[in-house]
Amino acid sequence: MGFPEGFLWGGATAANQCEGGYDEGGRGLANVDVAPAGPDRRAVVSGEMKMMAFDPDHYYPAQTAIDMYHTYRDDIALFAEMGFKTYRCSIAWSRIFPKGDEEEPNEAGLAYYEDLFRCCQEHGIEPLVTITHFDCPMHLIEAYGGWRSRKLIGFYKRLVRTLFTRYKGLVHYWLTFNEINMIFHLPWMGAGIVFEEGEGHEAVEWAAVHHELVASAWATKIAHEVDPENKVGCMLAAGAYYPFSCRPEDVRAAQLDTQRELSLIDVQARGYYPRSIQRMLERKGIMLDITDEDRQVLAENTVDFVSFSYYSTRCSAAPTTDAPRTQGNAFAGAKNPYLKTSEWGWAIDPLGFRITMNELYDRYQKPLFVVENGLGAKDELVPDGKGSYTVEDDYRIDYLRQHIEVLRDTITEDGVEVWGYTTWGPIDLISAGTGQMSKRYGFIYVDRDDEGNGTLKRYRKKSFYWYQKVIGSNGADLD
Ligand code: BGP
Repeated sequence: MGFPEGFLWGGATAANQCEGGYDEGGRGLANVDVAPAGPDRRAVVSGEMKMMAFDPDHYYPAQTAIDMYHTYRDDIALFAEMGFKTYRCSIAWSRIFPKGDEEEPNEAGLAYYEDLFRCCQEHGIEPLVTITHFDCPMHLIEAYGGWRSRKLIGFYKRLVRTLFTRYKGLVHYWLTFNEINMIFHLPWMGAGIVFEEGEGHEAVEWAAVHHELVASAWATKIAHEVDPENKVGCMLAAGAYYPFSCRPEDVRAAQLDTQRELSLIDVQARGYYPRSIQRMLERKGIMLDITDEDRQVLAENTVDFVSFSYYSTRCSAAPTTDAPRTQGNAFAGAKNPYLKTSEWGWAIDPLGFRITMNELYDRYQKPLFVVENGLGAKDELVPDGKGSYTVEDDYRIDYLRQHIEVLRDTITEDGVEVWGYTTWGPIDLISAGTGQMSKRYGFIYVDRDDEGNGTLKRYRKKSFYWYQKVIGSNGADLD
């Protein structure tokens, strides 16, 4: 027994990390554009440092990224050559509504994505579209404070109705918000939040959470109304929390972390806030502005499937535990001494992938979709002996092979229902966490460096041919 027939193999990107063309086709400025590479990035993306426009002292990699705004037809052809069944991409909101609060959409932006989706369909590739992958039009941040404002729900409803109507029949799989729990970790990316001096961060984050959850439920409702064939998913930055030890205090710390991270998916998949979270908010004096209409739309419009990114598990220790600490994928926690890490310090844990999927499937009883997984690593371009260049990326193949084996076992042995698997960054793109190009995930190498130099030419890596074989055999041939 192997992967089910029709399993959706593919790869995933985000508009701001690959498109570039930040001021073309009438596009408006967005939060993601002004996230610089370099040491200030962390402070900006976590909402601690105000950066509302470009300044001459920083380099902003999203301005050009890998220029996919112009090369998408060639790049999608390369995905098709690997045999992709699906391609996960995202919409840049400010291409469709440049300021975010206009009455009428920008036709150039709509036409751009229409051609991109048509191109996918011509290759037999099913688009899987993230409506919001970390981007928010800058005007919505300046005028309303980003997702801390309830007003954004209305603007988002207008955005999604426009998308569902225009792309009816072209797109059937939608994700409302990428890694919705990232609001707690990178609030500028997750919700366009920049904190004011002295304000309580948690209260602002939870207000934004509630607004995104309500917006997500409206999107689910509208998607189903416009086309009953539409399937809508939530999206979690996943990774089970292990207790650092079996000391009850550490186990309790892991439980609290799990409750907080999963609470948003609880709302999207079950339709209401879990009691533990309601009580936690009450204890902290955080009052959510939940209307009767909010309650109703949340309850009646749960998602069709649960999608998630998986890079590693996490490890929780009580404050009183003397544990070494780490910062992996924006998630601070204890360092797991049993796991090796990537060059960027992210723990590598294939078995944790199985543990995570079982946890999510047991809890929600809804189909899962793995929409990100992969290894960020440095690559070296070498001659391929045929007059071109390649990368001998056996480390990437090893990582993916181990995870795909675990995915197969989770489906066949544990009975977990999984619709598909898209690796992160099938073509090298800029890192969300660091803004670097040198942190590469792709099967396709892009000639560009961390300072923006390079020809932007594409080269097939060794993993390109390996993934082609994996997809061609529906996961049976992983050698
Ligand atoms: C996820 C994001 C992606 C992607 C990925 C890898 O959190 O959804 O946008 O970037 O992580 O992270 P990084 O780019 O920091 O290596």
